[in-house]
Amino acid sequence: MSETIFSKIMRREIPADIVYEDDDMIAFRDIAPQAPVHVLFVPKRDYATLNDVPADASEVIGKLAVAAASYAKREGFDQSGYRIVMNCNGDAGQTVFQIHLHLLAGAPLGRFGT
Ligand code: DGP
Repeated sequence: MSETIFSKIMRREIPADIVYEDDDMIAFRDIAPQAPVHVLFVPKRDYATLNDVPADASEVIGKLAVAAASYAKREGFDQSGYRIVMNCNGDAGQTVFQIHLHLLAGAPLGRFGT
């Protein structure tokens, strides 16, 4: 696995507020939350960006989305609403090059774009 801040969190080498883990992924609270609830879902398979996920590994992305939806439901945001986002490379503002899905919830969210 490539060395990123998230792989260190996964190996418990640096602390994080971990809210979920299974064989495929880990989820923890974002250090700089952009909403009242901001959780990152990170697969244990190592891809730097969404561009690097091959077609035959698409279940990696699907599992992140389903886990995020399950978490949102457990926390009571399934009806009020939530957003999932995956940034890819510079224009999207990706800063950690180990793919991760953002889950944002807990308040009305602004529209996105430029
Ligand atoms: P992105 O822009 O999509 O690459 O988002 C990376 C996110 O990772 C960003 O919202 C801040 C978060 N982040 C960066 N370093 C740490 C860290 O050490 N701990 C935690 N919990 N989150 C971090």
